[in-house]
Amino acid sequence: MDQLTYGQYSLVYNAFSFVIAAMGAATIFLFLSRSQIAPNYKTAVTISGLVTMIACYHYFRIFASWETSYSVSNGIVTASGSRFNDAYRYVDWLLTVPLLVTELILVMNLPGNVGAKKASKLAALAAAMILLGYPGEISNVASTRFLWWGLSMIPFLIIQYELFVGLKSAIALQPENARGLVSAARYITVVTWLFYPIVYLFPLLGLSGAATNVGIQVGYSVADVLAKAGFGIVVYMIALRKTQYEPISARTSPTLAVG
Ligand code: RET
Repeated sequence: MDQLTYGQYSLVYNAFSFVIAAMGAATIFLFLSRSQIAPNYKTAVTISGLVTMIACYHYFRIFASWETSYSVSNGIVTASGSRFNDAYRYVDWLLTVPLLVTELILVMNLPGNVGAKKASKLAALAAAMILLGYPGEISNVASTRFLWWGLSMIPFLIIQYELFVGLKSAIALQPENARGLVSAARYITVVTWLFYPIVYLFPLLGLSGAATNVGIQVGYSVADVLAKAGFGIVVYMIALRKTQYEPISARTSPTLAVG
């Protein structure tokens, strides 16, 4: 493992700590806010809270793994010999990325079974994208990393296309007071997701040694807060607007909402 300066070690340490706080706070907020939301959109908000909760747990483990990978004495950081575990991040994504796309589709409340179909297709593609990325993430060979990056980019681009082009027409079906936010949620997804394949390529972009790992860890941490907690709050805001738009009867009982 490469030699880190104390500053680099603490930057990553503090970034992980920040993510734990942000994910924990978002989880509590999202679960407490469910009661304000109409039954039709409650599941989307519940899933948002589950996503930040799963991430909060994984960041605890990531943080602990970081601490045990190094020992610090007198401001000098040395590798302890135990390897930093990248798998936590990938297991986290494997669980949460399919949930994130489902959350977006659910809050859009598409007609008939269109939503369920789209959500399962996008969730399967998201899982394939993450699984294809992992072999390259743990490899130190540039060509291997690049190969898996290319493979993972295939489902990534299909998802981006579906979100951007495929869901465009669904905006018109949204109540007027929520259209802007639903459109923003699509943009947030497309933009925050772009971070990941770029951060992944850091080792191939001329960053060297310790700086690469620091860049990757901080980069993924920032992207995760935006893509999970930030996005979750936007989903909650959409659900709240739609709740306000619905007739009073639909706000309290799912059976009355049918009629
Ligand atoms: C990988 C491997 C390299 C190529 C691509 C990737 C995409 C990852 C993405 C992850 C999204 C994660 C989210 C986490 C949540 O909060 C796996 C880095 C395309 C898009 C949204």
